[in-house]
Amino acid sequence: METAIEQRVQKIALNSKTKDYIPSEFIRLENEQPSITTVRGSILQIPTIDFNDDVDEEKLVQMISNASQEWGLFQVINHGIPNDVIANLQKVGREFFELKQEEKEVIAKPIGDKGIEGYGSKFKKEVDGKKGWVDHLFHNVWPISAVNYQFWPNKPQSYREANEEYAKYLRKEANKLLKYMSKGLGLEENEIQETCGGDELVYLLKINYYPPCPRPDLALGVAAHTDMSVLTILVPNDVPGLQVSRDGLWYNVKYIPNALIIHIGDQMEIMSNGKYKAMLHRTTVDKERTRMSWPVFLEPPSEHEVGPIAKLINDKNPAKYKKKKYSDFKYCKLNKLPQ
Ligand SMILES: O=C(O)CCC(=O)C(=O)O
Repeated sequence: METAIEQRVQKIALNSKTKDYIPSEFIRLENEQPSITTVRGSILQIPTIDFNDDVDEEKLVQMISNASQEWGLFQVINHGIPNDVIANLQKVGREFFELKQEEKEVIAKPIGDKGIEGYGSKFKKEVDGKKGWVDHLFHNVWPISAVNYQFWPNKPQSYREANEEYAKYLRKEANKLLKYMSKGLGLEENEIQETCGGDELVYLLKINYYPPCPRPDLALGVAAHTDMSVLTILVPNDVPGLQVSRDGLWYNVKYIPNALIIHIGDQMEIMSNGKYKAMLHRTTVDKERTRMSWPVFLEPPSEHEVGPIAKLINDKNPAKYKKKKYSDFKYCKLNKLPQ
């Protein structure tokens, strides 16, 4: 398989370790540099929602609906994914990135491949040609018909088992979230899921590997964006780095051990006709430690059309978004074209 010959950020990080220097393509313009644009001494109180069995469902629906409208981001604690399942997912992901470079390149995204799956370093075109201080691995984890094992690491050996186990539990949490969000809009509990692909909803896992960076004041991991997905469910390691934008300022998000971070994605904003909001976020990097994160993007199948749900629009509240195929939405977003 022919793969892109590009320098991985992990290697650049190793070479820059003893220097107080990073290549210019990683140095952000001043209006993006974390040292200039981050609000210090203030951590936003992003909603934390407790999925403990004792919590009444109506209350959960209300809390999730409020968080989705006001924040577009919240953390879930006491969810149903056992801590050891998450720890195993993280362990095998870390072990993959610690392999020798040539062993990782075996599953690199092939040159010219229109898909997104595989190991790589650059994904979105950034307008100013800047690069994120991050390498990544993308592969679908569900449904089985969407899984291409050619992009799953063979090493470590337990990679597949750990990921399949995580995906099994994750689906239950995702179904709950979609149900509560549907009810929070006054819809039937399965209406959101049906609108965005039903059982064919694709679960795309990404592993972000942000190596230590000698100039975390100047670089970003991933630049500001909203997710294209319906919903993103993310677990980070214990190195903080997620930031959200509120009133034009950037704030650090508190790390809560074992919590799931939930992002409302663009497709959810569209289906809800703007009631639920996709939140602008970005990541910073650390001088000494490697940050990692495991977002799973819940995405409609490529050919599936998504638009505002008919029941949510009327004369007083007309459709704010066009109905379009998810593949077309993605193309416009990745190429910075109007939707
Ligand atoms: O690493 C994180 O916490 C966020 C990652 C992210 O936003 C992305 O990969 O799109």
